[in-house]
Amino acid sequence: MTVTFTNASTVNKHNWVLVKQGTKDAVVADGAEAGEANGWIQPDDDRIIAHTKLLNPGESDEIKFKGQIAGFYEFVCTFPGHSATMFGEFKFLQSGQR
Ligand SMILES: [Cu+2]
Repeated sequence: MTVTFTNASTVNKHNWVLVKQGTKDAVVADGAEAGEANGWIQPDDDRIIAHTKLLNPGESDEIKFKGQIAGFYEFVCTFPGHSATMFGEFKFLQSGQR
């Protein structure tokens, strides 16, 4: 499965970070300390399942998944100040499940 994330903004940088359920706020807090040089995420953060790079306005990035465990995850933008509104729930289905 592939997720393509496009930053449709004309002014703001964004990323798309998939994390274990219940960890997004902590991932965002640690990402703020990691700074822009690290794309606003802590390197080697094991709560992060997958992420795009930090995208400039109009840029896209692709994430390929294989062998993910079915269940609920969260996604969030870790750019400072964005996580209050830029987040959601992400569900991996078992193959054949709807
Ligand atoms: Cu954002």
